[in-house]
Amino acid sequence: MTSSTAPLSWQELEALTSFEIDTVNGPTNAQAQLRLFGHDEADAQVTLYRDNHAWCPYCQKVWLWLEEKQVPYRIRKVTMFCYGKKEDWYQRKVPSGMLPAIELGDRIITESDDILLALEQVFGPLNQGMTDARVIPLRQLERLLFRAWCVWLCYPNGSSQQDQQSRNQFSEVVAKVEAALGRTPGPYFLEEFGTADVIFTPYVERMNASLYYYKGYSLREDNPRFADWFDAMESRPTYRGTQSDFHTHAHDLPPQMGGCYDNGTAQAQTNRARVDNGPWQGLPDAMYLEPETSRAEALQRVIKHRANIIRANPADERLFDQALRCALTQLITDQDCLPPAGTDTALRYLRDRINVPRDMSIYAAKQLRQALESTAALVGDRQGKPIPVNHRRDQDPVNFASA
Ligand SMILES: N[C@@H](CCC(=O)N[C@@H](CS)C(=O)NCC(=O)O)C(=O)O
Repeated sequence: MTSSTAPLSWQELEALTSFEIDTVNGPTNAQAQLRLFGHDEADAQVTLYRDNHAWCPYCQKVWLWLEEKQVPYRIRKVTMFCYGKKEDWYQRKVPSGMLPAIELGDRIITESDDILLALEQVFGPLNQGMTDARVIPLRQLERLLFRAWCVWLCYPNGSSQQDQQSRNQFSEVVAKVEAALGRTPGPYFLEEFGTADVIFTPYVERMNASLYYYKGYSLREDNPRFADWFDAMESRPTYRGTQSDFHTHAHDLPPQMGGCYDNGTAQAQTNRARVDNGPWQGLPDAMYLEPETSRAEALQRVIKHRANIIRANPADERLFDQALRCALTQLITDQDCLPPAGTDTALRYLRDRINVPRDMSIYAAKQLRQALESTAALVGDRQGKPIPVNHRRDQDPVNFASA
């Protein structure tokens, strides 16, 4: 029998992490409500309205642009229809409720392309502008890739021939993107990083995740130019701060896209099992070196939000408090810690609801999912309440609002 340690108290756990970031002037992060890049607060003339969970791809596009340009800005987070009720104050500003939007002086601007055009007018282009003759065809190519992805992912492809046909159509566009990436010597779309890379980022990240999970296809591993592009993107702290993981996207996309369809291949089954149940280390959603702070970060984030995490969990609060401390003890000491009998479902419920980058960065989330899973496995193999596919009201921000 392996030895098991006793769960540490919250105070003891707190003493084991000193993880802290400067959300305002430090590296790109999902928690900030103000970004200054060393400027004064009075210089923040832009407000970005983006969704609470950082799921909206068009928001990521504007977010990444602002981070790259280091424009001082404020962030206000808004609920998406698929996980809760849109805020009245936002609907008074933007009656459609659509995201993203920015406030620039006294103007409210929606539509991510129009937002970037407006930002360029005030702050200048991000190396190449939206209307640059080299950028326009790349923007069109991005939309072509997006449509081919939707056809493959979001329609039930009844037969394996239909699936193959959609896969071929997608692969044809991928070949065009590979050729475009190959036209310049560096890893980016043009000679230097710029607008075109920002425009491709949100959906290419979602394609990489969703096709791996639902179709058994690895965009990043199967295409050398894409592989180089992903590696180059991951060398940028701006991208790392906005980057999500396979698990988050596999489960945030279905309600946003109106359904994602599994092609039933053996590879898709294998990939699904891996993304859902681990091990999460080594998945091609992040390939840069793991930061040494990943466990400390995960621990700090859970400690900070523990009251809401425990309240939102369907399990008995007292039992789950202890089970959660067991998982965190394992996370930070590497020693097994036996949770109360029957808490396997509660631990896996939380494992399935860690969101990247909303809650923590990608490697911190991998470490936390792993600690929750291995602690749950000490007492059982039951899964948590399934993640809904038509909506994500299990993530309604009202249940997580600070008291
Ligand atoms: N063409 C728009 C598309 C924006 C869009 O589709 N936004 C979605 C989220 S990704 C939205 O706000 N939907 C309303 C909601 O989900 O609450 C743009 O480029 O900004």
